[in-house]
Amino acid sequence: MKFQFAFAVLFSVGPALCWAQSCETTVESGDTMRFSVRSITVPKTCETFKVTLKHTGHMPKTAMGHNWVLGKTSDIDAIVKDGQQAGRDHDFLAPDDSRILAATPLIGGGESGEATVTVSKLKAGESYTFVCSYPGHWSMMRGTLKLES
Ligand SMILES: [Cu+2]
Repeated sequence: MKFQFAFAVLFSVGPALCWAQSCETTVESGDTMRFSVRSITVPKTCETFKVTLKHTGHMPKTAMGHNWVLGKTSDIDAIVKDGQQAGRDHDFLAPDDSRILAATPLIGGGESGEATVTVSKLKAGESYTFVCSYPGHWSMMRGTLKLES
């Protein structure tokens, strides 16, 4: 009886621990200007944190392109503004913009892309924001990210 109880505890706690330690997440987007996730907390035990952006829609990236771009909340508007100037040839992100902490490629319907966040670059207590930098999308496609405190 005691043995069975121990097993039950192990199986109920095990998956919860795995989830807490997960160093990756998936964000979905479709043919509307919307991310499926509005906030992300990165475990401080991770060295890197992988974000997979999935475009579950059908529209091409020239009409409804999406990316996932991370910066400090205080930098994100400037990142987006410079990205518009860089234009479509650069996926709406200025090349070599050191304020960009991670970014996926711009993708269209049926595609997916990955971004890797270097966790040592994140500070506890700092506010980070992720957006889609495609023209007109960033006001709606926006969420927050923080390092686990
Ligand atoms: Cu978008």
